[in-house]
Amino acid sequence: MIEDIELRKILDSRGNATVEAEVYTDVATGRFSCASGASTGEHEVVSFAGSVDKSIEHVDKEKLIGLSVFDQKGFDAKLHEIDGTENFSFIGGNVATALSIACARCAANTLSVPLYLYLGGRFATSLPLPLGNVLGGGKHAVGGTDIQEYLAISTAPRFIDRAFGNAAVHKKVKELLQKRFPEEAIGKGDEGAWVAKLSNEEALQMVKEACDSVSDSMGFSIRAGLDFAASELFDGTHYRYKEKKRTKEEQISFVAELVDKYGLYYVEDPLEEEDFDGFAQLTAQVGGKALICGDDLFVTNRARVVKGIELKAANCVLIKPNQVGTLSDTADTVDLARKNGYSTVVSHRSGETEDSTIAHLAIAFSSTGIKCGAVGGERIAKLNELIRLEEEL
Ligand code: 2PG
Ligand code: MG
Repeated sequence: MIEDIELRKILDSRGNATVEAEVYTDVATGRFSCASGASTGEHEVVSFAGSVDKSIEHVDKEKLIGLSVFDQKGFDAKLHEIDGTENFSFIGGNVATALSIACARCAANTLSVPLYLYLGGRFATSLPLPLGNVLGGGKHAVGGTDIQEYLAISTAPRFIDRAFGNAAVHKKVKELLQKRFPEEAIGKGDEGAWVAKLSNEEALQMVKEACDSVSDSMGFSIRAGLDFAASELFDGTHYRYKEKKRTKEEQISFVAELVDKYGLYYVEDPLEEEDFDGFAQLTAQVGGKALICGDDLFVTNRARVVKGIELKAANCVLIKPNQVGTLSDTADTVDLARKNGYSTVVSHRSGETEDSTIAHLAIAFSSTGIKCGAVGGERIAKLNELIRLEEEL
């Protein structure tokens, strides 16, 4: 039985306020702190009701105390009831997510089992491929590329080698940038990816070169991927890049060309968040050789994934619990995706905390991937947890 609940305001990696929840039974505690996005999807639930403080004030803790910590669905239904809105705009989706995942953590701790095992069961044993952001721009950096994220995806048999492979690509990109801009300062974006004045395709060439070079020296394949975060580029009629603007059709052929030319493993949000049809056209063209993943398109929302499946819009769903606000809603979306042959990738947010719980979710959900950065304290928290869990598994 839940004996107490604690909510507090803490810092995220951008220095913004976010929320941490603690759920207590008489024998254990569970904690989770919730990250925030910068390039948020239009259809995500609201993160906070105005401010973190106000959102915390709105939670009627008494309604949660006394519930069974093992009844995750009941707990999550109660969060919806306390909130009373369609989009968590009263208590805030981040507060709901923090509470929901803290409840699961507390349940696992009460039973003295790891969270991945409590949620995923005995047969959830495979480690995800890490998608590591090594170069970027968009809403995560000033003065970088238009495309938000250039990702390295190491596919070594062991997770630990994958994590070090991605970190080595991050290092290699730095070396290539220093060679290319010997006199210039080079910065980092919100997720620790390098930021430099490169055109979108020059950046991809550089990341591909870094992936190939590290792949040769480490002896396993490292592929490249992109998160276009295309809603941020779309002005209502065109996709605006510094070099030119592209129509929907031009955008589709641009992305398809990049998939072919650079052997991309993964493409996220290549079209704006309402364009299920454009997604479907691209998936029909290149979905056989690359993961076409919906982030802002699906916002981890079951109804939007149902629509995506009907329209054959993608073959992969990005999973961010705070886009929907509860673990039960997240798990429903994962379940639907899996039953329909879609891959899932569990993801961090650009404004993260040191919490490593999403590492457990990636294993519990048998996800193909985890997108959690390549380096940086709040990013390696997840990678290092997966290194520990690999040892355990
Ligand atoms: C994304 C994420 C994480 P944000 O677009 O996939 O990389 O960014 O958290 O800013 O939405
Ligand atoms: Mg994204």
